[in-house]
Amino acid sequence: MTDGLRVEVDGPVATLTLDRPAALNALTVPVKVALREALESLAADRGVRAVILTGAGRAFCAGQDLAERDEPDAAPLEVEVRERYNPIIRALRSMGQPVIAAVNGVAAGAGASLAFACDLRIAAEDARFVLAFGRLGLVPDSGATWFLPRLVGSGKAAELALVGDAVDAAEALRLGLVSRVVPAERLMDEARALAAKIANGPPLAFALTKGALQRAMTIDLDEALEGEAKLQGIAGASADHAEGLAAFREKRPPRFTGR
Ligand code: T3D
Repeated sequence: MTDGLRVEVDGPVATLTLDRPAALNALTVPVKVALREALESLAADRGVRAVILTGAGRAFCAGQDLAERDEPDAAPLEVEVRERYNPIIRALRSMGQPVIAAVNGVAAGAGASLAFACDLRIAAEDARFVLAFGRLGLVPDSGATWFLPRLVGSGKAAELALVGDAVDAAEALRLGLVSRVVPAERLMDEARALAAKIANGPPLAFALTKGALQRAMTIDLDEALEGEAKLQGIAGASADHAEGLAAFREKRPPRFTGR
């Protein structure tokens, strides 16, 4: 536990819990620093194959801690976004392990952006997303302007960002903002089951898949086809591919090692 972030590693699954429930897990400088460091450290840990990001209490994350905005020595917003928020988003995207956002309650402002930057999002029935930036006279940040149109299309992204109404879990599922909605009491069990399934998969192939899915949003079909051929060359030369073939022949589950 460091400064409002709990890091728990259980075998191949790491769970990061934003842990300032009285402030709806709003992001302070220490939490942002701790989150970035935890993600970078997990990225380098070959024993960790899937990561869950969630919040303690009734919220996922209420975004920037607005109490910090009253502090005279607070960094200018441009600096804060560039130096504290953006590295977290880059870490989430560049780490090889898939990251699951278990959205347990309200995700507002940069808290919503954090969820958008994860590879998968599952939500509790009472979760909601609020693009709270406009109410503060701010623009969506931490990747929200990039992720939202890709997740829900440009028209709906504009509505969410400009109107700012809360999106409940059922609507988030309909829009494709989350891939599953489950009763609140089952959220963490579902997230752990999903993480365990991913953790049983081939880590190298999954890391390559994660990268390919991200690049696919900005390249044309020809580039994607060529990219897939190259990645298949790498995956096809891995011990995990040999293990997958052996397991198929021997009619048993594969035991992947990430090599
Ligand atoms: O500034 C920069 O560095 C630039 C980067 C900006 C990125 C951003 O994230 S900007 C957006 C910041 N976030 C917000 O504007 C959200 C503010 N919060 C809310 O709109 C509402 O709290 C929620 C919609 C999230 C939840 O509403 P509700 O009614 O369920 O809860 P509540 O009663 O408003 O809040 C409960 C407590 O959490 C309350 O404290 P209290 O009165 O019980 O002592 C409230 O002040 C506190 N809280 C909620 N959000 C924040 C917060 N405290 C600090 N910062 C917050 N963001």
